Amino acid sequence: MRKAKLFIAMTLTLSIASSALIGCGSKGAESTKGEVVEDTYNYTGSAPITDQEGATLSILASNSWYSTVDLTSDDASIIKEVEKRAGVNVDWTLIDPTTYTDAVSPMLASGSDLADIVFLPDLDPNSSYIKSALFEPLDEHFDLMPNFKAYLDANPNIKASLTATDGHIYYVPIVGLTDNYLPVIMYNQKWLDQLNMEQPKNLDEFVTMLKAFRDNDMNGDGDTTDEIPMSVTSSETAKNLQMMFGPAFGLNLQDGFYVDDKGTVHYSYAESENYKNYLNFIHGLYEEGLLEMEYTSLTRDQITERFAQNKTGVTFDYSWQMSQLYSPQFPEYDGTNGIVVGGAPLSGEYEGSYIGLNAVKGIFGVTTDSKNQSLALKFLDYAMSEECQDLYVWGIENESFTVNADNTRSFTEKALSDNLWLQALGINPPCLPYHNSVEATNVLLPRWHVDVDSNLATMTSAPWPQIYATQEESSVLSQYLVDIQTYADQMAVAFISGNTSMDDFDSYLSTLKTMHVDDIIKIKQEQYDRYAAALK
Ligand SMILES: [Ca+2]
Repeated sequence: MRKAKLFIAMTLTLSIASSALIGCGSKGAESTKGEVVEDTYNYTGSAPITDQEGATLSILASNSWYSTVDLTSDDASIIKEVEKRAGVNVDWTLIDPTTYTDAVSPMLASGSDLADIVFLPDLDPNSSYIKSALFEPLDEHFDLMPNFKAYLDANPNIKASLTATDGHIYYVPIVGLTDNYLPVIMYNQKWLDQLNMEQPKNLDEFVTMLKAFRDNDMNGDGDTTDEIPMSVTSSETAKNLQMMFGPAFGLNLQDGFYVDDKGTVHYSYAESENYKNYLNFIHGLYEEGLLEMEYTSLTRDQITERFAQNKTGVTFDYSWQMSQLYSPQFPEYDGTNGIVVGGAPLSGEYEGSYIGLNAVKGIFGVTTDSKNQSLALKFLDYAMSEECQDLYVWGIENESFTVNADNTRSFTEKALSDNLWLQALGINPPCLPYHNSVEATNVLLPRWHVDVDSNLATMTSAPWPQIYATQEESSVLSQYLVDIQTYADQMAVAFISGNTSMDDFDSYLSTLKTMHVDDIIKIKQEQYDRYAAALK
């Protein structure tokens, strides 16, 4: 059954190809058996994308993250508007994002009856979907994708990340924020003001400040022993301690790997000098009582409670939380000035930075079996155009936003007060290739927070890039890397607490070697070299 279908699809593809070869220019070329709808409408990047009546496409993608919101409903005006402008009816199959991978992976594994456009369950890091030839190489159709082509030319990092090991580009991305609203250090500004201290800029100033928090009655309850100077967690899922201090030692403990000025790849947890210095420093904090014993199990709820009791002086968390969670714990907070306020990354021997995030958050492909392939390519291209991005970010004029006298925009009262309504309208729709906008995030936050964040966004460094792995590479990586990282994390806890002496650091390094860390670094170097080549 499946074979027969594939055979028909292949014949159809061939017949289209040959009619293109003989220069068949007749408009809306009729398809064999009326199944394939190919049109020759001249799409140049703006709507509509076709002049055919009743043009229809199928899309398999994720529904809203809000369980009560259904983006296939008529309330989703933003999505309806994209379809209307494009001149296309979309037959949506939208699946709950929490079960998306489980639902869609088997569909992709079977490879039959797929929609024209598919949102992938992951970023295809091991190129498995590319290998199975389920998706069309989009770069071969860039004549139908002028918006996407221009976007990639303007964003070489994203282009390099999307370039597969065979040199083709298969996917159109959902794009997230990279330098804004990252996890940052946050200070209890009341405590700093009481001590007449500025926010620290380097490790020495930072330690001096922590000791002052430890030794003074910062919360004024008459007890100098109930202050917890710093509340920073380090767990498997939140490597906050590592993100906070790694860059001051020239390390990227967040992604593990980083590349130096000469283009050489390093694994941070196997660096003989810098990583040892980092561990020594954190062990020192622990010994001084500046880092608590429970740092591996500390939760955001506990940290929030500490701020509510004015008991702690520093944390490290997503920027968002400074005005949305921590500052409002103080009864005197009125939104004008922050109380828990983000500060610059700490410098040490190396200049401090916050490590940015990779831009690609999700990917869409056009299936090779699609019977509406050129329509699908054009729709995906139009759906990522500036015109549509504007719809995704702001929605519909006079419903979700208004244009001010100075031409800036504001969300309406309705949009600001009723998030579920805004989500139902289809703001940042996960079923289309939207780009997160700094501007539209800023308008949701108080002025002081926006000012702090805009400043901190200038103090970032590039993350380890997203790079496709070949299947050979991923099999070596999966064989060794998880064990290596688990061992490194366990040993970090042991060195920091002093359970393992720093004298044993060299034996830690040689154990990493027996665990094939050099093979891993070699693969990462090859991957980085591919990425660097795709950047050119
Ligand atoms: Ca006290």
